[in-house]
Amino acid sequence: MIGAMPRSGHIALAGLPNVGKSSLLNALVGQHLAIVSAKAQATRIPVVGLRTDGEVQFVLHDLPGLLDPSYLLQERMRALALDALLRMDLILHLHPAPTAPAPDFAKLAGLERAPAAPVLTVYTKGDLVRPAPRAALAADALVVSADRGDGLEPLLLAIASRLPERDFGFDPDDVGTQPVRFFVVEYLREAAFELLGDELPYSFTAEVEEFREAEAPMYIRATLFVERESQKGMVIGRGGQTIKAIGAHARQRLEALTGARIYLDLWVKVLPHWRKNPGALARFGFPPSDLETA
Ligand SMILES: Nc1nc2c(ncn2[C@@H]2O[C@H](COP(=O)(O)OP(=O)(O)O)[C@@H](O)[C@H]2O)c(=O)[nH]1
Ligand SMILES: [Mg+2]
Repeated sequence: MIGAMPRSGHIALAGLPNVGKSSLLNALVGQHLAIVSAKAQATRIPVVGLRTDGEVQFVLHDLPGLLDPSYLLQERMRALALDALLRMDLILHLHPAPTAPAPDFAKLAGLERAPAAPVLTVYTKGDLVRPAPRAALAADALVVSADRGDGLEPLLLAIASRLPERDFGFDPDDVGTQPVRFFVVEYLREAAFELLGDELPYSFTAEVEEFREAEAPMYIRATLFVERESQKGMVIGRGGQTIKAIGAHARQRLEALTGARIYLDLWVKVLPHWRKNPGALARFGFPPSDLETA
């Protein structure tokens, strides 16, 4: 369209843990940017994905699940999500279609008042509902399936019509805004969620110690942190097979993202109670926030 004004804006993918926020981000961006897990609360720091269609640029923020925090890391994850909500042009409230209708967003998120940005309800996991339970949904409800790629076009149109006329903030060819280092940690954590049982992934994080981008393959040295000595052995595994599998998973994802060959050098350390330690949390990207107890 000649002379069309560009539109762009910030869009939150928000909702309870495990509703499919990260899967939808990836489906909309067309890249496995955000980590996905059957276990709740895999996303700790918002992941920003970009999609540019002609004159419209979507800046999509995959937020940590809005839950009632039970320790300091969770408080800070919630603060990051609430802080992001304040800066959005539009909030997508994601709710699984099988348990439609969605409750009120502000109430569900434990907010004292409705956010300033408009809230649009989006029903996820549409592939799990047969036509009959769809009766619980309004005829014009937005229903998507990230797994099948269903409903994405109507969703993008609904979003685009609500975005302000504004110049693009990012290169139309980019899919993300965060540095490769960020995704190193994310993909290592994704591997932990996949390979380390039910509880250990929550005690697990990682940090990049050295990053030599100019080398071929790219050299990345990272430390994997757990909270107890006994967990260290579980991360390494018999004959080192578990840590090898963690590295292989992360390397494959990083190579897909960067298009470069990667060498990952992994070490394991114990950092007792890091999830409750303000200094450790700040170092891992969870700074103190005014919104912490909000
Ligand atoms: N059947 C189905 N499962 C999905 C879909 N989207 C996500 N899931 C699953 O729901 C779980 C949580 O997904 P995730 O994207 O990590 O949710 P988040 O915690 O809200 O970010 C994972 O096991 C996903 O595979 C979908 O469209 N259909
Ligand atoms: Mg997620």
